[in-house]
Formats: sequence, structure tokens, C-alpha cells
Amino acid sequence: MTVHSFEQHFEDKIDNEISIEPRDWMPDDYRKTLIRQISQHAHSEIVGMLPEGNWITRAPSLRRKAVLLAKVQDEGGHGLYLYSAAETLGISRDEMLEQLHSGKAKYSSIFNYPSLTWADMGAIGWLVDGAAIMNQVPLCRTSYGPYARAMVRVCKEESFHQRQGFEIMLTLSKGTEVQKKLAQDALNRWWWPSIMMFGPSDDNSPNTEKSMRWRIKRFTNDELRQKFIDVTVEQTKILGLEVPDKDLKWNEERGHYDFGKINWDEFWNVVKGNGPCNKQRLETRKKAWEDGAWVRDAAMAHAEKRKNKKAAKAA
Ligand code: BYC
Repeated sequence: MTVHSFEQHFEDKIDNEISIEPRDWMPDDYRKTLIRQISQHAHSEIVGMLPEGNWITRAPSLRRKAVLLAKVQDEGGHGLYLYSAAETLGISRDEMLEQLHSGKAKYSSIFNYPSLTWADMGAIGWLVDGAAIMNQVPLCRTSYGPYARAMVRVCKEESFHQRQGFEIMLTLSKGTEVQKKLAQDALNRWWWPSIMMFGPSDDNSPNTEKSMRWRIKRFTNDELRQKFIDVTVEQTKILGLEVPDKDLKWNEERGHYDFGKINWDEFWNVVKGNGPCNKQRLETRKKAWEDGAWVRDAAMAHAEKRKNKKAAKAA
């Protein structure tokens, strides 16, 4: 087979919705794009454990603590499925983690904002996981098999996360005046960063066109952002809270909500490492990696011992 026919075979598979598997030939750029997106996604899950992890010891009841603990553990699991999916493309987990710890790799902007009150646990679950679901359900049909299969389980767990967040917001917003104020304050602080999570607008998104052509992405950043706003504004009405956007208005003609201007300077500033918590998040990740060295060493020593034992038995 010539390179041309390999390429044709690959394109045919994409056009016919046949998933690409690790053993298949793929263009270098397809592989590179996937490694970039999946590793960033994995890093986001792992760093995403931190803002909520801060609140496990301060959850207001045993039930809330158990639920939050389970959610944060789920995020860790999502990171592991995603690192495994990326490894099938020929990059090692150590290399990906090195890129995260050195600041070379990106992770979602949203996790560089502080979680200041218990209501933030509600807002994160409702808005951040809600945005994640909107973005990730289409990824269950992404063209690369291992990524698509990982996303099926991730999405099932994310929808539980979103509902637990909404339930916290509902309890607070139907509670005392002070509780309602806490919920509104959390919504005010998390709304715009959640809108930004979908990435730059389509005319400023260098990767979208190629990723859509290869069916890695099924919708553009702006399409998903609009869907999220349309759904979430209705949920805000049930909570009896107000979206912090004075330009938000239903547009009958478009059949969508119009919304205010996004502060892209803020977004790029956070992406470049200058958000409120970027330094703290990276320091915490690096410390966790260093503190875990003895566990990795012990696991390796154990594996080596088993290997030697097996070899001795076989000899
Ligand atoms: N933050 O050309 P574009 C979760 C970067 S949810 C930081 O549009 P693409 C969780 C982008 O990487 C969050 N950087 O890129 C939820 C690119 O830079 P490079 C994770 C961002 O890839 C709850 C540049 O800007 N979800 O895990 O076509 C609890 C230009 O952008 C962001 C995923 O990762 C951002 N928000 O589209 C715990 C979903 N947005 O790489 C955890 C999978 C853009 O060229 N990823 N950039 O240097 C995707 O769907 C896509 O990668 C994105 C961006 C829509 C995020």
C-alpha cells in the first residue's frame, strides 16, 4: 500500500463513521491533535479534583461529604481512563505528567478559579460539570475508538455530578435568605468562567476546522456554548436565581438566547497561567507527584519481585 492509499483508507473510515483504532494507520497530525486534546482533557480532570477537594473536610453533613468524596474520586478515575487512551497513541504517562508539571501542557481554564464557599460546590457541579457534559456527550462519538469508549463512562458519571450540583443549588436557593445569597454569589462568580470553558469563539479557534473534518469534534465551540446557555438559563429560573448578564435575552427569530460579550482578555490571561489560582494548582499537583514517589517505587519493586519469581519458576 502506498502512503496515498493508507490516507484514502483512513479518510474512508472517517467518512463512514468507522472508528480509528490504535493499530490503524493515521496521519501524524491526527495523532498529534488527539494527544494534545486527550492529554489536556486528562490533566483537566486531575487538576479539577483540587477546587472541590478543598471542601471535603468542610462539607455540611456526612451525606454531603460522602457524595463529594465520591465525585472527586470519579474525576481522578476519568483522568486515568483518559491518560490510558492517550497512551494508545504512543505517548507515555510520565511524559504527559512532565508536560503538566513543567507548565507546558494546558488544562481547562475553569480550574484556576477559587472555590470560596460551600455554594461553590453546587455551582461547580451544576455549571462546570454541566458544561463538561455538553462538550463531552458528542465526544462519545469521536472518531478515535479508545477516546470515544472512555467518554461513555465519563459522561454517565458526569451527569450524576451535574445533578448533585443542581441539588445543592436548589437546597440553598430554597433555604434562608443567607443561603440564597450564597447561591447567587456562587452563580455570579462561576457563570462567565463556565461560558469560557468551551474555548475561544469559532473565528479564533485554530484547531476546530481540522478537528471537525476528522470528526474528533462534532460541534464547534460556539455551537456548544450556545446550547449550554439555552439549557442553563431555564434551569436558573427553577432555582429562582439571576444570570449575571444584563444582555441576556431570548431571541425569537434565532430560537436561542442572545448573551453579553465574553471577556476574552480574562480567558487568555488564565490560559497563559496568570489566573487567580494557576500557580497554586500547579504547585499542589507537583507536590502530590513528589509525595507519591514512594508509592510508585514500592509498586515497581513489587512488580520486579513478581517478575523475578515467575522467571525463577519457569527456569
Ligand atoms: N482552557 O482551537 P481551540 C472536566 C486552548 S471539563 C484552557 O478551540 P480545541 C471536568 C486550546 O487547547 C474540562 N485552554 O482548541 C469537569 C488551544 O490551545 P493549544 C476539560 C483552552 O482543542 C468537572 C487554544 O486554546 N474538557 O474535565 O479545538 C470536574 C485554541 O483553542 C480552553 C475537555 O478537555 C480552555 N477552556 O478546542 C472535573 C474536553 N479552550 O492546545 C473535570 C475535550 C481552548 O492549541 N476538549 N483552549 O495550545 C475539547 O473539547 C477541546 O479541546 C476544547 C478546545 C473545546 C476544550
